[in-house]
Amino acid sequence: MSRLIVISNRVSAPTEKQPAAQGGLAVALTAALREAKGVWFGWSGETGETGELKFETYDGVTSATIDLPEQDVDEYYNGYANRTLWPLFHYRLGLTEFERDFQGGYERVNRVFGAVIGPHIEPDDLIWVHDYHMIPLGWVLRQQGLTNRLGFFLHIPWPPTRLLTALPEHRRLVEALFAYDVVGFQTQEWLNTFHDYVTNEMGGTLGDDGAITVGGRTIRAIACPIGIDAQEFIASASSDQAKETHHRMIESSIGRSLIVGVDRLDYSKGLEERFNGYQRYLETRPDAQSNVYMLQIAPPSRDAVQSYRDIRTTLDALSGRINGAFAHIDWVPLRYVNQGFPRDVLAGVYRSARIGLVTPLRDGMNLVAKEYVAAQDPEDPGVLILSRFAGASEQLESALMVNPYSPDDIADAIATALAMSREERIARWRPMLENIVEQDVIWWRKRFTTALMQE
Ligand code: ADQ
Repeated sequence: MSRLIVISNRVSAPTEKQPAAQGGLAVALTAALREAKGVWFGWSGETGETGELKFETYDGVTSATIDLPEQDVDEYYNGYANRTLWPLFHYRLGLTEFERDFQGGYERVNRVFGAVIGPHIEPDDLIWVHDYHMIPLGWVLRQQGLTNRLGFFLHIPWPPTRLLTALPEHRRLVEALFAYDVVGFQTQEWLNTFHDYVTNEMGGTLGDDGAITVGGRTIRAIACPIGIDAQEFIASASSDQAKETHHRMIESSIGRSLIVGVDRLDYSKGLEERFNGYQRYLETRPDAQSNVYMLQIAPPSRDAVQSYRDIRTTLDALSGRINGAFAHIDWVPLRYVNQGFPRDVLAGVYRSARIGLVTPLRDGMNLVAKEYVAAQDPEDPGVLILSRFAGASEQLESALMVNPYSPDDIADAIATALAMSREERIARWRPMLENIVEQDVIWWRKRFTTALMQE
């Protein structure tokens, strides 16, 4: 059996300091790495001289990390990854910064990763590179003469060709993907937009079974939607901590229906538009006001980047305005919380909520939508309101779909969800749960690695 090598910007394998794997991706890849005696490579998250890789083996899984100098963190991570590629790939041209230094730092750091990781790769290793931080890494490894099977998975959307061509070095970036054997996308939609680029900009041709040929080189591109650790999440929804959370939520709600949102504080998640939609609901249905309240959990992220500080300021003001305008002495319409919670607590919160409000403006997949569905009580499930622009909408077809840009659409969906009969809620929820259980994170990992092993 080949070893599996995972490479991503950050490593989330369990360590002595952080013994529990955090999140579905970490759980799925950790299990695979343990089985395949593999290694997970990436940045330590620390700033300092690059130096040697630091290896740590914990519970049968090895992680190997390097530090990065401040300039690299600024140009590669805060720069090209989070100020150029992230906004551009989420259709936000207005927020995208085009700096040659960022691109230089990005390529430099990818070369550094290649140079430190290359010597640790053995001839039979299967190599799986993750996400937009690392697109050129496959090319860097091939330059070193590496002939292993090499796969790449993109966790975020693939942008439309007309947007991508705004990036001065778009062609170079896409060409680098042709160093891989298999390239995976979250949805058919992102795969289609990739096909569009390759055929229109590169004169590529599409063949059977995902084959794409450009200039004599053939790779496979597939849609491979990521899932959650469904069984584990269903179990956490009945854990003691989830039950305790559920009781706390019920007690503090005095008979009102809870609407919940859980997102990293990121402009792509549509939080401002969501708050506006909720406000529209409160304005237009004054009688219904005291029947609901909303809890938005949004831990801050990437606060070295100005656009993230801006969205945070906007949301602070907007949440204050909504509460100022609508609160009574015994009711606040919006609880806005800027911190992370343990998974069992989140599961309890999801289960207490009559509505899961998941309205990103663009999202590669969105795992919160799947977690919300998995945490529901089968006898009395809540309603998922889902943005049609989340990758998850391809699989969770029976959610209440909304256009997240429209406050009226969101307000109407809230009203529809609150009035929905138990029969209809169950009928919508069941097929979503079946999909989530069947296409879970282990299914995703196997589907990708199987494609990667096929010559
Ligand atoms: P993210 O943009 O981070 O991921 P998402 O898929 O929603 O988005 O995953 C967020 C995860 O963080 C979820 O598991 C959620 O439970 C957790 N989380 C969020 N807020 C939390 C809080 N306050 N406390 C604890 N946990 C919290 C990127 C892409 C997505 C894609 C994933 C996986 O942007 O589109 O689905 O990768 O491929």
